[in-house]
Amino acid sequence: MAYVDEVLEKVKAKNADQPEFIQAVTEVLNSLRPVVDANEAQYRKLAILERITEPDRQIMFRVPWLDDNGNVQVNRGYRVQFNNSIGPYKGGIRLHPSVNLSIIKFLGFEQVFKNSLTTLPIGGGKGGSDFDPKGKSDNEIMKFCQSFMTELQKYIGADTDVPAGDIGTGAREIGFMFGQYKRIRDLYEGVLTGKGLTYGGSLARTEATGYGLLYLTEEMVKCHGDKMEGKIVAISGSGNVATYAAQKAQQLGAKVVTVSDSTGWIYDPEGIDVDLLKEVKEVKRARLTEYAAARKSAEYHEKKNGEHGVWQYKVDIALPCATQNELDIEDAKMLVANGVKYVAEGANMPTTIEATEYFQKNNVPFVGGKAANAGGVATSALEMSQNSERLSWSFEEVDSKLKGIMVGIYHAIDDAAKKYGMEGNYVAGANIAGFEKVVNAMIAQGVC
Ligand code: NDP
Ligand code: 2IT
Repeated sequence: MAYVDEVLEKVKAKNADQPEFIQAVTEVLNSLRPVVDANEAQYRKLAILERITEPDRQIMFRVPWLDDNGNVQVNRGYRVQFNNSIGPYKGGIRLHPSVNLSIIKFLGFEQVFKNSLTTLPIGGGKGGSDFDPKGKSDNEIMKFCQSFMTELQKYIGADTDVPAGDIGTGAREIGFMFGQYKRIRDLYEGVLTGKGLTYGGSLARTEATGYGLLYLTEEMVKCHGDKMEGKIVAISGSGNVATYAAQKAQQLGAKVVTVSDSTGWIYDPEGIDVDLLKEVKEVKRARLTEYAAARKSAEYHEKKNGEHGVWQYKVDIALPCATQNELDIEDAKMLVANGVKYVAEGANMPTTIEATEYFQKNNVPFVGGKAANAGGVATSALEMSQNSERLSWSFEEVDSKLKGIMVGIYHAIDDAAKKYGMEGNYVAGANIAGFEKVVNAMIAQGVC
């Protein structure tokens, strides 16, 4: 049996209760076949695939905290330190009721290859909790974050493991976590990224994932002899990634006609008003119904199962920016039938494997999250650099480095796909380019 198939079987058997992790490993290993086949004897001998699919460690812990009524609440905390061959573990913290070990492991696994693609010295990890920030007071958020960090601080540090934001974790949560780390460890260091600008944060980190997604998309569009100007864009989500993706898309002359959240979506044929979206989501932390109430051209639709939501409209570019498996085969068919020209993932694994294959079969250029959303973690690594030299760079300096990194990633994945005879398969290109650097470091460092 081929080495890839052998390891896939083992991963499925060992992690049978972890569907998202199995999905991520299946996608990556399948697309690595040409590289693994070319090096099969060596990789098999060194158990490269067994080692790269098994996290260095997985930490799970109790997070008790007192709510505003004086009741004790208990959540479960996670940190999966996946692979530190090319740098300290690096990856976000997701706070969402759906969080479980499978989701944190899939995210940590993806992060290993994504971080490698940035060209910066960062390994892969991910953390989170099943805590639901929705409807909690600032006081409750602080109590949770302090309790979470009281345990997490034992395992992290500026040269060990550097967490950051993800779904449900923004500047407010990072601030509370940083305060607790500093208090317990008595260290003022860059242990978290996405920090506020007054205490070590980097300019352009807030915008970085969304802007980076558009820098990469713009390069892809250009390399297909096309331009962003006048393109109609569907975006899902209305959080950090979606908001700044919409902003940059509009700066590049495109028109974004949709955003969504977990309860519904907006169709705004005149183009999303990003300032209004920010007011509703970042300031008021309200539902999208408030966006629709404040804007005549906007339609609000309640989410119902089986509907295509933001993917039902005639658009040129689709940018899923909410969560995993939010774009399935039926959505892909609808988008292709409506003439979609490019798809790039702002979220992590938002497109199912079937839907991804459908885009590829229909010759729709498709870039997966580990390449397309790498601008966030790349800018986190730039924040780490600034913290190490105790300096802050200007917005323009960080933004131009980010743009250079994203354009570089597009060409790296395009070249890797071509090198292995799969021109235009950016999913394989990203997995191969990310994998090669990590594996070379693993081999150089011996059995560990
Ligand atoms: P936010 O918490 O800021 O926003 C998440 C958005 O997605 C919200 O609109 C949210 O709606 C929606 N959403 C979340 N879960 C679900 C769900 N189960 N069903 C439907 N909608 C959902 O997170 P981010 O914008 O930071 O993250 C979005 C995606 O991008 C994630 O996949 C994340 O891993 C990825 N990512 C984030 C990076 C970053 O720097 N922040 C970097 C790279 C990737 P609601 O408010 O109703 O929950
Ligand atoms: O998925 C991701 O890349 C992130 N959530 C950002 C991680 C980071 O360390 O900035």
